[in-house]
Amino acid sequence: MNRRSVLKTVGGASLLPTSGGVVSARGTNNTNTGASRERQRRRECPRPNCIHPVLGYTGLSADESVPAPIRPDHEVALVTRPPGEDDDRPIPEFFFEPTGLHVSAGDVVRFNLMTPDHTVTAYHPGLGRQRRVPEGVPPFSSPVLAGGAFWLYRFDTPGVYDLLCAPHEIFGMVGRVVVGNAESDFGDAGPQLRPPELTAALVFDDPALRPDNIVSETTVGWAELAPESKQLLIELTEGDSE
Ligand SMILES: [Cu+2]
Repeated sequence: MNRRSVLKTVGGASLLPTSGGVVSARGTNNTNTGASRERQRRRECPRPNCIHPVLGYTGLSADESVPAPIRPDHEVALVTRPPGEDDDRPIPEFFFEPTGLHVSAGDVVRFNLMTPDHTVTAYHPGLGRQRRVPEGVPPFSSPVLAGGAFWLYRFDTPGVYDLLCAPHEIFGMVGRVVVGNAESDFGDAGPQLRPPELTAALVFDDPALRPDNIVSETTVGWAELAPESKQLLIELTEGDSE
């Protein structure tokens, strides 16, 4: 098909007797349609088929398929567990399961939200926190996600990655991913940068989450941490339930 016959098909032959007619037909009728199509296209932002080094990759529902080149190697559940009958905890437990995970460089981890309102966020100066990821890793984070959503991240750089859930860090919702056999190189944190807060600090200090233990165990579950490492350090006032 040549150019002229394409234009005729779109605009109608009777409107296009000359090349001047072609210009005027496109300038009137078709521009409006084109502009609204462009607005529509921008709203529909096509999904990427890669894992962004800062934004990761978000799946909006558990059964959403992931583009073919991406294949998760490990899974971590983001859990909210309500207090049990024989349990004197005033609020649910919030945790990553497993809490410690050993992966190889380049592995993709799929974080599954069993309940809403969690994030997977790096301890990174770019996010106002002590650097507790390998040097050179960007300040990455998932969005705050809904229950049933998932988030993928590729761990490319060998070393120790400490991760937090922004809404629940202070209750101990943090995780540690060890990439390769590397030791942590967190280095000098700097006084102005916030270390892990409250129960998060206790969780990271639990001997089960030492990087060499994570490497030898491959996964360390929440149940393997000592009860003292999970104790609440905030004071809840009457009426607080979450
Ligand atoms: Cu959380």
